[in-house]
Parts: sequence; structure tokens; C-alpha cells
Amino acid sequence: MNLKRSVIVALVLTAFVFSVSAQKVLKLAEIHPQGYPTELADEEFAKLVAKYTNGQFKVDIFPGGSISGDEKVVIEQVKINAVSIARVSSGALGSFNAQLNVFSLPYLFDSSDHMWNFLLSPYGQKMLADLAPSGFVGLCWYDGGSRSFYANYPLNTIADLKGKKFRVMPNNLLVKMVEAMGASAVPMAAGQVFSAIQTGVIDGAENNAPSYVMSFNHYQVAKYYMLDEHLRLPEVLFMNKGAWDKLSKDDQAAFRKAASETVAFQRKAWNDYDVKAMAAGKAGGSIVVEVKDKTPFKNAVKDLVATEGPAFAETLKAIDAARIKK
Ligand code: GTR
Repeated sequence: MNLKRSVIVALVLTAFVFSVSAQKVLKLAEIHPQGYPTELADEEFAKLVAKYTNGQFKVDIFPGGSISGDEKVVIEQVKINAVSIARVSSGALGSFNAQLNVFSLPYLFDSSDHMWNFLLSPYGQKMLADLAPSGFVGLCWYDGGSRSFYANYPLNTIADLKGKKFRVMPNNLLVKMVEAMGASAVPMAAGQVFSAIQTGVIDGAENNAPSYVMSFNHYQVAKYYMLDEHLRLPEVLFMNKGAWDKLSKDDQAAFRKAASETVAFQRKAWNDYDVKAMAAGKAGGSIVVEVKDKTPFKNAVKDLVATEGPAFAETLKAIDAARIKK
């Protein structure tokens, strides 16, 4: 190799090493396994962040609860920036940001369309910005469908919940909700629920079909699934605020653009996966009971909603205004 060529090769190599070492890597925690709609959205987000920052940022996804199967632990990790980004349920994040607890009020939304009409409204978007005092920056909302009870014994009506033990996410409002419906609530990390049902520590839990069937295999130990749809908890993609503040204005815009472009993608993936999960559950032996009249469930939580609602008065007004007119 002549001298000129070796100098060029050395320069190219130095530039390569420099650009790779200049790349910033951010960890993203996800409790669900690869292929779950929120995980697919995380991947899309990572791809778009790389694209819009010209490869300056790499988002490294840790799926399947590999950071922790306990979302409370994950959120604490984001709080201290040991992990910069996470996707969790607003039910879990509500314990860190009181305003988010509005979503833990049962029967809050009439439908998925009502929820999305609110989440995409200026008020819904402001709630993401309002995570700042908790040390977080909300990037976007994702769909988490609706949650219903399941158990290892037949469930047909609300009376069947009486005196039984159901797991909830660690969140006081969710504890009160289950108690208002007549059962005992056992706060527990998602990762512990399967063995807790198997060993009889609890009788059941509550979740959407994709989590019940595809992520956690709970249908194998709790085959009775009663579609009372008591909660519609949005999922949240959020980031450590300190890490966010270190980004340049252009990079912040790139992250925001990336996140907002994953929303429609995730909603579509959710709708497909929800149908698939329900079918897989039934094929695997799950006995799914439709609840034609949800009035007894709504009546059971009426007092709870009346007591807890006033703390969210302004938000509830905005949620009411986002109702789809019939
Ligand atoms: C799922 C949600 C997870 C987790 C889980 C739970 O629906 O996607 O983020 O919160 O529920 O019940 O812990």
C-alpha cells in the first residue's frame, strides 16, 4: 500500500471509530415480549429515532421484563436514569404521578374511540407534559385495550368475585376498585402472577386479552375470563427528564416526531393482536364469558368514583367533552 492510500485508510477508519463512539445509546425497558404491540412500537420508535437523528442515537430495547418483571422497579430505574426510556401502563405510573390515576377510575371511557379522542386532544397531550414534576417526559400514549377479570374458577357475574383474591397492579385506587366489587385485592408485580395463581395464593387477576394470553400465559392457570371491561388503561412511552433536558432542541424534536409517528402504528398492531390473543386463548381452553349488562359492575363502583372523582375534576371535564356523540 502506498503512503497516500494508507493515510486515506487511516482517516476513514478514524472517522468511523469516531462516529461510532459518538453514538449515544439509550436503554428502553418493556415488560412485554418481542412481537407484542407495544414492543413492536418500541422497535418502530428506535428505528425512527435513529433515522431522524442521523444515527446519533441508538435506542436499545430490553423486552420481556429483562430489566424487571415489576413495572414499579422499571419506573424507579427511569427515575434515576439507570434506564432512560420505558413503556409502562398508566396504572403503574399513576403511583408516581397522581394525575395519571384518573385512568384507574373504572368505566371512565365509553369506548376505545372515546379514549383516543381524549388522548389525542390538547388536554390528553398536556397530560404527557405534566409528567415533568415527577421527573419524566411523556412521549406518547399507546393502546392497552380494556381489562377484565379472570380466575381459576367459573366467573359469570359480579357476585362471583365476592370474597376471592385478585391481583392488581400496585396502585391504591386499583385496590379500592377491586374491593368495591366485593373481592380482596392483592397488589403484585405482573411477573409473579402466574405462580401466585398456580399455588393458590390468589384466585385470579385482571388484564387485557393480549397480556392474559400472549405475554403471561395466565389463561393456562385461570381459564375463566369474564369480559366486564372495567378499565381502559392507556400505555405510556416516557423518558427520564434529565436525559431529555440534555438533548439539543433538534434532537428533542426528532424524538417527539419519532414517538408521535408510532402511535397509529401501535393502534393498528393492537387491534390485530387483540383479536389474535382472544382466539388463541379460546383455542387453548379459555372460557370467555360476555357481560351483556355491565350495570351491576358500574353500580358497585359508583361510590368510589364519586369519592375519588373530584380530585380529577378538570380532567374529567375534558374526558366528558371528548365523548363520541351518538
Ligand atoms: C398490561 C400492561 C403492562 C403491565 C401489565 C400488568 O396490560 O401492558 O404494562 O402493566 O398489564 O398488569 O402489570
